[in-house]
Amino acid sequence: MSTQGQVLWFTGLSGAGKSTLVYALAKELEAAGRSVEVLDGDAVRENLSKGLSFTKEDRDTNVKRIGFVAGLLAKHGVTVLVSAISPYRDTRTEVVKGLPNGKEIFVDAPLDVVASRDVKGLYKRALAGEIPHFTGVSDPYEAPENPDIHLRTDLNSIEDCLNVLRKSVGLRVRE
Ligand code: GGZ
Repeated sequence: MSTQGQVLWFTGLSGAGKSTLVYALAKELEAAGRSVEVLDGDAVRENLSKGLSFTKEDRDTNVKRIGFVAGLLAKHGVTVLVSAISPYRDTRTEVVKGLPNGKEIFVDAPLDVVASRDVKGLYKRALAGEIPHFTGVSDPYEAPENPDIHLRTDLNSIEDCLNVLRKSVGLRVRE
């Protein structure tokens, strides 16, 4: 029998900092000898969810698929870090609630801030009407009402956000 793992589910707008935090935390957990897996929306859509669009139905399907795999991994002691916009509150809450030690982490930054960061140039294209159903621009994002952890990446540094996460997974907090 293996020890139960946990699932940390990072939700938020594109460009809010989900993947940055997830990969940094994964690296530290691995260094500490923990078994870790990252399920990143971008990568999942290249594989497990290839062909899915950004309609509500397809996004919910994507979120449920990620939840299914995360649950299997966590059952075998893995700490699973999910990074997915997962914009619809009901589906997200339901999926996270059903996961072993599932925690919802809201990576929050206002739309004007993420749009001005625009690392991949997606907001510019979305605002020009070139990307339909773009979250925050032409598609909804339903923020968590009661997340386990609420991080403001516009107000706090990545290092400060990481300290909150380190604490929640039992890693030593850094000065
Ligand atoms: C939102 C989109 C869209 C649309 C492409 N809306 O920041 P990124 O670029 O690297 O990550 C985003 C990713 C969204 O995939 P998710 O699986 O996280 O979405 S969901 O949970 O809603 O299913 C973004 C890019 O794909 N992208 N088109 N229309 N983000």
